[in-house]
Amino acid sequence: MVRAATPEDKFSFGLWTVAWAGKDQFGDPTRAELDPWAYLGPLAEAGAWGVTFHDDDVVPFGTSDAERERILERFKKAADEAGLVIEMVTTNTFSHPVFKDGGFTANDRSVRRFGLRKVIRNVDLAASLGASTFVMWGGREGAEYDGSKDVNASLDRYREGIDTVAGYIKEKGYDLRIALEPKPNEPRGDIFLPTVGHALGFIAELEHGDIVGLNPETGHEQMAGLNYTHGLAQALWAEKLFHIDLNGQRSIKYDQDLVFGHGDLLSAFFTVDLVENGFPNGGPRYTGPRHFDYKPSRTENFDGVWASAKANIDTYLLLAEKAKAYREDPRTQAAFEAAGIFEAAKPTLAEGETLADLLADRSAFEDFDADAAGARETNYVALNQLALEHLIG
Ligand code: ASC
Ligand code: MN
Ligand code: MN
Ligand code: MN
Repeated sequence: MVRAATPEDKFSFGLWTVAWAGKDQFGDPTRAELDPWAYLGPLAEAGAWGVTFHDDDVVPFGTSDAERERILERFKKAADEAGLVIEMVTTNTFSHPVFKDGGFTANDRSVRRFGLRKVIRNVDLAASLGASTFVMWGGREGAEYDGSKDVNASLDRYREGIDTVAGYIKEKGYDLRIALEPKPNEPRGDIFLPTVGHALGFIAELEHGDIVGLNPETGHEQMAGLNYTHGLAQALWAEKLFHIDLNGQRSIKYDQDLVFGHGDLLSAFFTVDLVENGFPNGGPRYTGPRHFDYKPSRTENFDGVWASAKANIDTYLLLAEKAKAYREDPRTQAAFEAAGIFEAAKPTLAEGETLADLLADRSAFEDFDADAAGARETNYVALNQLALEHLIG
């Protein structure tokens, strides 16, 4: 039995997740498309505390201003009635053909100006709804052909776009931070800012980088063969983990957006362990929403949609329970000790020790027995088996 989710768990869902009707590159929708507000009650019932959306998920592209107002009012009222917090808002700069070459990095300048207007308009909306994070997934920022982009100029334009939005947020005094979402490919052959690391490097080049961080998605890092938990860890270390998109992915292939834990389960365990329990030696913690960005498989009808939404939450809660037991197990603390986890937190140079001191320390080099150190036991496998025992035991 899994305990019921509470608001303190901060589980949240993109509206586009449960609302995905199953239309893919090869097939028509397999489910009906409901009104946006029709999903809110069942989401809350599944255990959600929050909901997020792209502008176009709620207000169809090209809707008149007056109609837009009406729709948004209705959506906000429905969210309030369901008790759902709108914690994040994001902009769709990928569906309409105008964005086929990107929103902020399209070679066509008029498209970039249009994209910036669409995003700024949505920043105002996010602020008015009380959202604290503004996610930017630049899914169409990229290329199929290396020769089609001057990447230096494209990155200048990307920076110009993000800095303009961030500057606007500051000027307006909005309590809002931007979270960039990396993805290596799909829908473009190659997407700019393909990984957490690329995005961190990009943020360091921004004028308003202080309010720009990351929204890493499990499957997006795993599509690149990367370790999602390590990506979260480095973003945390840089104090740039503003938001997370949890889901499941099975190896390097198309973006599967499976239920959280339905991909690499051991990796999901360590993701939850990091989010819930932090680093073993302490350090920056993630306190934001546990946000799911998955897709109910196309094989499912609505029973399956709601079962899959709840599966994300239940899997997370089960893993959280197991991760807690893992950390509290005295054997784990002993295994951490045996694996040198605590020693890792000790600075390599002692306090006050200079490089000259190190160079003069014969025990560090001349008299150091590298062969003996090379033969040391790390006990890492035993530690991992302990985690596995807690996970499946
Ligand atoms: C987002 C986000 C994604 C994409 C994708 C759209 O805002 O986080 O991963 O859009 O879900 O289908
Ligand atoms: Mn995805
Ligand atoms: Mn996502
Ligand atoms: Mn996605």
